[in-house]
Order: sequence, then C-alpha cells, then structure tokens
Amino acid sequence: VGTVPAEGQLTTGKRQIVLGFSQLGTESDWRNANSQSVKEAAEEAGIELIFENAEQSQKKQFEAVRGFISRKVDVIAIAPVVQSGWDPILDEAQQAGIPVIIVDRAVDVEDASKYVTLIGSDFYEEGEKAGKFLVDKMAGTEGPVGIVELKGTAGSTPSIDRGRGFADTLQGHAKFKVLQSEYADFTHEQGREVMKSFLQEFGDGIGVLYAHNDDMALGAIEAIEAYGLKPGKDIVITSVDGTRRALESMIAGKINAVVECNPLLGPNLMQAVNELMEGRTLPKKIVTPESVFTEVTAELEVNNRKY
Ligand code: GYE
Repeated sequence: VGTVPAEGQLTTGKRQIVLGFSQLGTESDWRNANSQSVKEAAEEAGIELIFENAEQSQKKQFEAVRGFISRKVDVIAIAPVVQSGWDPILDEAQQAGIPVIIVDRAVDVEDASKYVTLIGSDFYEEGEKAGKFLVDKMAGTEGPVGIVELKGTAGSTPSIDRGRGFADTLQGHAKFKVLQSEYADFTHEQGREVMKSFLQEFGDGIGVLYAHNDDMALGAIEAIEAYGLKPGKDIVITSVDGTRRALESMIAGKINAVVECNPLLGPNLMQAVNELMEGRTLPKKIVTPESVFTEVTAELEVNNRKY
C-alpha cells in the first residue's frame, strides 16, 4: 500500500472516473435540458466530465472522440447527430480499449458490440402517439384533412422514427393527406421559415401541423399567427418533447397535444458509467418511460417542468 496517492487518485484510494461526453449541439430547449442534466448528474456522482459541444456537426463529434481517446478517459458517451457513419470512430475507441455509451439518438452500425448500451427514447412510439392523438381528435371531422410535417434533422434517429411511427399510424385512415413534409433541423427559426412557405403554398388547406419537436412548433405558431390563422383552432398542432414553453402554449390553446420525450438522461448515464466501471454487464438498450400531454393535462404538468 503506497503512502502517496498516484496522480488522479483521491485519498480514499478510489480513483475518480473520467467521462468524455460529445453532445451534438444546442439546437433546442430539449437539448439544453439534456446537457444540463448530464452536467448536474456528473457533479452529483463525483464523475469528472469533459463536455464537448459539436454544433450539429458529425465531424466535430469525431474530433471530440479523438480528443477523449488521447486524454485516455475511462468512458466515452456520444449523443450522435445522425445515425450513419459511426463505424470508423467507434473502431478507434475500441482499439484504445475505451467503452462507448450512446445517449439519446441511435447509431446504425454493422456490429452492435461497438458500443455498450443505448440510453434513450422510443422515437417510433412517439410518432405513433402523435398519430393516434390525431385520429381521435379528428374522429368527427370529415375529410380530407391536409397535414404538413416539420421534420427534424435529416438522417437523425428521432426524425426518421417519429416520421415513420406517425405515417404508419395514419395509414388506413384515408381522410388524412400529407400535403408536404420538410426538414427544419429541430430549430425554432427554421420551424417558422418552413411553416411560412407551407402557408404560402397551401394556405387554409392546412388542417394539421405535425412538428417533430416543440421548438419547431413554436416557430411555426409565429408564422401561422402572422398569416392570420389561429394555431390550435384553424390548424390542429401536435409536437414532441414536452418543454415548459410548449406546455404554456398548450394552456394558451395554441398547441393541441405534445408527446413527451424525456431529456433528463444524466442520472441514467452516470449509473451506467459506474456499473460499467464496476465490471457489470448492462442491457443493450435503456428506454425512458414517457407519456402524452394534452390540453387537459398541460395545466397540471407545467409546474413540474424544469426545462
Ligand atoms: O426531440 C429535439 C432535439 O434527439 C430526442 O433532438 C432528441 C431531439 C429532441 O433537438 O428537440
């Protein structure tokens, strides 16, 4: 037993775990709540966190991971901006003997052993929930119902799966017609701009807006009001996430339903890191339980929101 603690060792004899986290960006309220959650949970767990923001660039994520490898962190966590193209960088981490945990969005790799576990939501189910809400909400309405869709980031798991889950649910309900579907990168600003162009093209032929996140829905609401229509009334709006701002907008009658997607993944991530360091085996997927908020429940929920 040595008397002088080695570098990086606490006097308790337990070495502090170092986690490198490549966050994909700052595009939405969801993302900022997610970053905050990871930082707070690391602090709480006594884990040293090296946090890198990639500003929606996969290339920057690769650079961050390479930086973590050269600093010899214990564990790498990645919230991947898109789902393809990860094989080479995961191989580099594997060769360096550093385990990788995927957070939030998925990666599409040939061999799933390249990462330890995925901590995130079931985005397909979120899309289905949005579709089911519309089917019920519009049950008494005669068709056709024109739908416009604001998709998130091209090639990202939540956009792909929320789109598929929604489309599959509306299949077989002939009165729904998707007029147009465009990417708006999960941001407020692009949500507003793309909605503006939808309105120019289809005007009051639009009966429904499905936005893949709250920020785009809130941007779109500005465009709808500027156009002279009433969001939540002339156009039924449903989105995904469940941020405070969206719940407030729902209380004001401007959004009709929000499917929850939980950004508070920090505690789950730190638990996974600790278990991994203790040599325990983790499940391949850790899914967060989530619900749906409607005009009826928003008022009850809004005060519980941290984000
Ligand atoms: O819904 C959106 C964010 O990946 C689940 O990314 C996340 C999504 C979230 O920009 O607001």
